[in-house]
Formats: sequence, C-alpha cells, structure tokens
Amino acid sequence: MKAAELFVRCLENEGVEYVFGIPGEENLDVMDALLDSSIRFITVRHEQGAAFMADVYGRLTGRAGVCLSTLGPGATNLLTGVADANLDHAPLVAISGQAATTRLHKESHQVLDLTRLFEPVTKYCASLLEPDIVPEVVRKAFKVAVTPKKGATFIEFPENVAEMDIQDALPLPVTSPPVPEPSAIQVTQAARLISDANHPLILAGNGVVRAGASGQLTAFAEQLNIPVANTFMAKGVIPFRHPCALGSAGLQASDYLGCGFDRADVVICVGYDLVEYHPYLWHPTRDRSIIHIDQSPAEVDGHYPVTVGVNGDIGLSLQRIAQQAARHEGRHIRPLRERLVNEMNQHRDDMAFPVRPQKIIWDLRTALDLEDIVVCDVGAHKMWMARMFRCEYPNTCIISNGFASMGIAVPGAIAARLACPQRKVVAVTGDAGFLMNAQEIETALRYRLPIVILIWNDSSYGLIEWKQMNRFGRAANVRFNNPDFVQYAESFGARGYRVERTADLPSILNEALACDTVSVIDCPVDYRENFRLTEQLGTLVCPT
Ligand SMILES: Cc1ncc(C[n+]2csc(CCOP(=O)(O)OP(=O)(O)O)c2C)c(N)n1
Ligand SMILES: [Mg+2]
Repeated sequence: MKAAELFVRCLENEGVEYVFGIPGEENLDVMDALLDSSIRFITVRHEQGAAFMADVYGRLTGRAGVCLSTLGPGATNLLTGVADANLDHAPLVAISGQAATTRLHKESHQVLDLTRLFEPVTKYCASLLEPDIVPEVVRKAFKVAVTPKKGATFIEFPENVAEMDIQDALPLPVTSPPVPEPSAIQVTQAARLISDANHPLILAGNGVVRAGASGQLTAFAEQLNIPVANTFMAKGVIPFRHPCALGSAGLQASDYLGCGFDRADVVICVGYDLVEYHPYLWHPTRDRSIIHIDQSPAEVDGHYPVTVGVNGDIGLSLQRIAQQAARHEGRHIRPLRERLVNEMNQHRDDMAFPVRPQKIIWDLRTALDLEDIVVCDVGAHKMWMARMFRCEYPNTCIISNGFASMGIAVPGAIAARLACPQRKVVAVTGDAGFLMNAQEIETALRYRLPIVILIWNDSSYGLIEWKQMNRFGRAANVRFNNPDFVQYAESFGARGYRVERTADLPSILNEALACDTVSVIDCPVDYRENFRLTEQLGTLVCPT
C-alpha cells in the first residue's frame, strides 16, 4: 500500500466523515486514495472556506473537523480559519500537501516552511517525512486537537512520501483519556467560599459547551439559586427562559450585566476562556474572589486572581460543589433580567425602516425553532446578536469570539448543515464579512445544502465605524458600495430577497427557511441604533 492510502485509512479510523478542501498537484495521491474510502470530500472555492467549515464542524460535533489544501498558496489560504479554530478552541486537523523532500532545502517553486508557518496557530505540527510515522502522526494530531483545551493541529505531507510503499502498517487504536476527577479539597473550599458569599455570580464560558456540561451548569445554578452570565460563545449553556439566566456578557461597554459583576463578591467562572472577554473589563477592581472551574488550570492574568481552582471534569465538579454549598436568595437578579427582557420585547412591532437591529433579531428568533442553528459573522451585527438573540440550547448560535475573524458565517453555515442535517441553518452576516467568503454559495448549491444568508446591509464596516465615532466623533475609511445582492445570489442559482419594508421581513424569512435551496436576504439595517445603545449604556443606572 502507498503511504497516502495508509494515511486515508488512518483518517477513517479516526471516524472522519468529511474532508473540506481544494486539491492540488502535491496531494494527488491522497485525493486519489480518498476516492476508495468512506470519507466524503467537500470541494470548496477558497481554502479559507474549508478551514472555517472544519472549524464549525468541530464545534458542533466535538470531533475534529478536517480541512485539506495543497502546499504554498493553498496552505497560506487555510491559515486564517485554522487560527480561528485554535483561538476559539474548536478541534480541527489541517492537512496540506508539500513538495518532495528532495527540494525542501532550497528556493523552490511554491515551497514555504509550512510547519513553521502553522506553529503559532496550532497546538501541534508535524511533517510526514517517512511513511512509517503516518499512524503515529495522524493519531497524535487527532488526539491533541480534542485534548483540553481543544484546538487546531497541522500535518504536512510531502508528495514523494505520499507515494512510497509501506508494508504491514495499521492505524493506531483510538482511545480517549479519561477526564480527571476534581480534588475533594478544592471542591470543599469552593463550596465554602460560595456558601459564605453575599452575592455570588456565575460566568459561564465556552468550556461548558465543549465539556457538554450545560445540564449540570443549569442544575447547579438552580439548586444554589445563583445568577448566570454567559460569554458570547456560551450562549444557551443555561436556557434563556430560566430565571437564573442573565444573558451574555462581553459587549465592551457597561451593560445590565455589568451591574451584576459590580455587585458580586464571588465570581464563579466555569469553562471560561480568558481569550473571549478580558478579565479587566469585568474585574477592574481586582478585589473579588474568583473560583475557577475548568478541565485545565487558569491562564495567568493580573485581573484574574484565582482564590480556588477546581480542575477536572466540569459537570462532576459542579455536582459535587452543589452537594456541599448553601443555597442563596438571589433576589437581586430579577430587575436586571427584567430590564433586558423588556428591551428585547420592545421592538416586536417596530416598523421603522431601515430595520433596527433589535427588530431583525426579534423576527429571526420568531422564524426559527429553538434547536435551529445560527452562525454569526463578526461585526456590529455580532454584538447585537450576542446581546439580544435568545438561546435555549448551547451551540444554537455559533459565534467566533476568540480569534473573531470575519468571513466565518457562510462557510460555517454550510458545515452546520452537514453536521446537523435535520436543523435549519442561518448565516447572520455583515455586508463586508459576507463578501469575504460569499463564493461558498456555489459549494452549498452543488452539495444541495439549503442555508439562509441574512445580510445586515449598512454599506460599511459598521463595527469599526461605531468605534471610530465613539472615540473620535468621525468615521475613517469605513464606507463602501455593495453589489446588488439579489442579482448576485441569482447569478449562482440561489434565491435572492431584498427587504424593502420592515413589515416584509417575517414573511421573507419564513419563505427562505421553507425552501430547499440557498437563500440570500439583503436587509438594510439602521445602525444609528449602535450610537443610541452606547448612549443608553453610558448613562445606565443599575436597576438593582
Ligand atoms: C478578517 C478580519 N478582518 C478585519 C477584522 C476587523 N473587523 C471587525 S468587525 C469589522 C467590520 C465588519 O463589517 P461588516 O461585515 O459589514 O459587519 P457590520 O459591523 O457592518 O455589522 C472589521 C473590519 C476582523 N475581525 N476580521
Ligand atoms: Mg456592514
């Protein structure tokens, strides 16, 4: 057998269903071997799209998503999506072809040192310099990708090695190391600190989603009657309808939630990745007690002094702490929650045009089932979605908030549809982020993957304009023109809709969601609301 065939057997052995990518001259043997495997290759239109697809597939399934490119320019195109997975802690294995080992030592066509290039954006990089090491490298790449904290790994496969023969080699057995139990002493210390607290608050992060511990988190909060703020990436870890749910923290301004943090004396951080929300934003005073509950020890940060660290299985840690800690009164959270819910409800009948962000969110939430999936891009629309889109389940509003790269929504929605074919999927995107990977509409159509793309059209890099106006009172080089998005969609063979009256948005959404193809909705948005929100939050008086 060729090393390339062994490589593909190793991928099958890891349970790989899909490889997202673009073939090249340096991975001919791998591409050919894939034809005889159970793995489905998804041919995309830009390697960045492939990496984002693998990234979102990894988030939704918990198993590493796989993307593939050729050497040089193919590999550099993968880089942004790989970095996104790594900083967002999504499991991903990236594979690239490489030139033959006989020309890697010199200036040579399309050759870059790829393991060096990928080192800063992955947890592990390896070059398959010998056929014999294929089983070990593949096993290690998949194991490291899912080991807490999850992230990206990279394998480079030189073309001459891929075609070499190898005898008697087999994939290595797949085993998952058990997650350690939390130490009893740490559990007791945490329980004591919580019992003695006046106003404890939970900050739940994406680690809860990765550990599949949202049920235990909700039970913990309910039993001890402690309010829960979640990070953007942890939307839905506690159902929003739950009275303990306070909504998303992370808008880089004061918000109702900030009132909760101001008041808290003990903050219980569960599965919290510091990459998402700087501790100095919610803990400028550095004087609160912090309990860190996670599979891995806390990152070092001057504003994150950990009083008690409980490391190990998150669900188990929460259960054991709850058995020992005393229940709180938790009365002060009601006004905070009510203010947010009122704000969400205010715009249900708001017919102003261009459509206000709050109204787009109201109509989208109404059109979708609670299990359906939204993949959000990066921009002002993400801030609004994080703040106001209610989620009852984890992984129903996918947000990139570690690397926070624009361009994830369209390819991410395609991967979501493949990972969860029974659910409806909407990409919520800005007009700028949309055009960064809009070419993948063709991929979605070719594989018959119905998705809805909802573009918030402001002809601007809206989030940056928001920040510029706040800081300097004038906008700098953020405005642009858009193509006709309806004609653009139709030119691919997709459906295009333009929202011309706010009253039409619900029926357009329902029609697009019901049809079995790709739909693009061009929705003009009134981002004057951004400045109103800044003002409103700037003069916020805490309702507690
Ligand atoms: C790849 C990438 N480039 C630049 C940025 C910086 N950035 C963050 S949001 C944003 C503007 C996004 O504009 P758009 O997609 O139209 O969304 P809007 O803010 O208008 O809702 C920019 C330039 C980024 N996060 N990612
Ligand atoms: Mg925009």
